[in-house]
Amino acid sequence: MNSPKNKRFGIWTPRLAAIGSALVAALAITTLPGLADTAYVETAESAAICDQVAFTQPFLPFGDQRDYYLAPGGAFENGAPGWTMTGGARVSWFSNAHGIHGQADKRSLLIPTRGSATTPLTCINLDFPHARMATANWGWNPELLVEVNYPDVNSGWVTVGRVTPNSGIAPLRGWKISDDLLLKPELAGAEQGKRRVLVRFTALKGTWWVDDLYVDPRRH
Ligand SMILES: [Ca+2]
Repeated sequence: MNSPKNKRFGIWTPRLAAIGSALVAALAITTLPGLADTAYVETAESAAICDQVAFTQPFLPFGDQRDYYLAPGGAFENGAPGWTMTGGARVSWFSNAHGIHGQADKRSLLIPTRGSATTPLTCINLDFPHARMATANWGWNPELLVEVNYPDVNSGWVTVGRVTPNSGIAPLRGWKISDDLLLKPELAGAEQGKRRVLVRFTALKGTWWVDDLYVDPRRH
């Protein structure tokens, strides 16, 4: 916990928390468009990911040998701590059929049409380029928008992918494993080192379930 890398984050965290608090305070007295996009939640779990990450190979059964870490609250088995929900998005009793995180898991994230769900802050770097997850959908022509936001550089929301019934692999009882979702860490600059990111899912059409959101910690 005393490596130079961690000390660096230790310096960052209070300063950025102060900025976040200032933005929340600003939102309380004004409705300026754009500012709402920079509000975020950081939980103890999401902060810890910046310092220490447990790697697994959750997609090994699907021929993906890369190492990943579970995004904060990304299996939804203990609710969705730190996630920001709009439009009726919530945790549901419908875990993914593949049991990527655990065969006994029972829950996932439900996003109704026009609803959205945003992760708490999590950490990636230039070698953490993508994420994968399980999805299911229902309704006419369903489409799930995936965006990222790097609040430390005020990137705003940037579209990085759209999930449809035609994308992904390994269909099983309505669930599929997504293709790689490129998180574009370069949006936060070309320098090496960790950067903090939010990922937002919005159900543009249809109802979507998202489960077992994993981030790849290395480029292979
Ligand atoms: Ca689950």
